[in-house]
Amino acid sequence: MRVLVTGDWHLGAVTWRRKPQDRTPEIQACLEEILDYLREEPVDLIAVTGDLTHYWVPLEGEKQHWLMDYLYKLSDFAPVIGVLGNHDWKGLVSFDKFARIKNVFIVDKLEQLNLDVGGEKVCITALPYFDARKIITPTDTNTREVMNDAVQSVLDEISPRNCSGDSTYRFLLTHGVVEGMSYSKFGTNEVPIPRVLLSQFDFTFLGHIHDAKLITDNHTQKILGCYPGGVAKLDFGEESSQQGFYIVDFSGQGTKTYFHPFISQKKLKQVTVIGSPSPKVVSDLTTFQGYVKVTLQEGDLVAVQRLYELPSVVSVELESVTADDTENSRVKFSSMEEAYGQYLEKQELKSELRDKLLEKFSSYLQKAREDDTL
Ligand SMILES: [Mn+2]
Repeated sequence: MRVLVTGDWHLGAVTWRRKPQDRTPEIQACLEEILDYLREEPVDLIAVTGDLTHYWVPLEGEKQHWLMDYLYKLSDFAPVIGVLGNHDWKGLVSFDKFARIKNVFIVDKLEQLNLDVGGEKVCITALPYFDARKIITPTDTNTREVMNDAVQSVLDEISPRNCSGDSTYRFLLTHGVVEGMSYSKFGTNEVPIPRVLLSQFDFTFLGHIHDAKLITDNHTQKILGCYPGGVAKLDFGEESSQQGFYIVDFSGQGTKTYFHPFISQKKLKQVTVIGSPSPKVVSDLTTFQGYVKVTLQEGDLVAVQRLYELPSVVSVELESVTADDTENSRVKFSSMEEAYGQYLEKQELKSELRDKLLEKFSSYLQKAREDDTL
């Protein structure tokens, strides 16, 4: 029994607001590497660990078509089982009832699937992402105790005990954090899955953490599960993390895992520039095949603009206050208007224009403050 594990595709992701980059072609190129692998090497099952899409809305027509087509291509090689992650468009599940005929399963609520895979019975407990707030009913008082009870009732359901007795393998497939991992990015309503729960299964296929890793039992060092880590590096926090797919092989003695990093993935790089970039830096940033974040020290907005014009630069942060600056050199503002006013003072503008800009800024700010939909 060999299982291919992939997840956190985030199809449709457009990253960096100031200079938006549609990451879909890069993600698709990486996912094609999985098909290349499958054409050469047999697997018995494909586990998709959630966050197939990036936004909570349907993908644009062509991309949606690509996704469905891709899932079917995978299923030509082995049954495909996916759970929804926190990013997924919930409507993806409407595809499920058509897809099951072709051995593509998309699970949106806790479900146990018993499949016959190459003559062996495989029991898969599929748990999509769950948020503690969403499992208590609105009439419940939201106390810690009520919350804990609700969480426990879900955790109690996650067990291989209901798998048919003749199952050769009992797997857990889920999207979430494992106990002992902190992933502050997603807040505190996440329910960590206890390691003791993982140890009841033969293996757990995990999604949500964008860094490939194996989860081991703290005492026995047995491998309990794996995170394949996603596909594309979506922000600079992921610069040194790893993304790829895992092959988990149960056929020999003990479980063996093999990690395959994506080679079509674009690299991220962070550089610091002081004043204005030297010709060498400009040339490096022009030829770099990936995405660059620049921290600019002692620069101005013109320098920021010039940096954005370089092909690889997607984010520029102006660092005007360095750590060793004295208290006196730090500019302080009592309001946003005052800050903008001080900025305008430094520009070579006619005073009427300056006043008009300041007036406009104030009215926008006022509008933003009144907008309680934010
Ligand atoms: Mn994700």
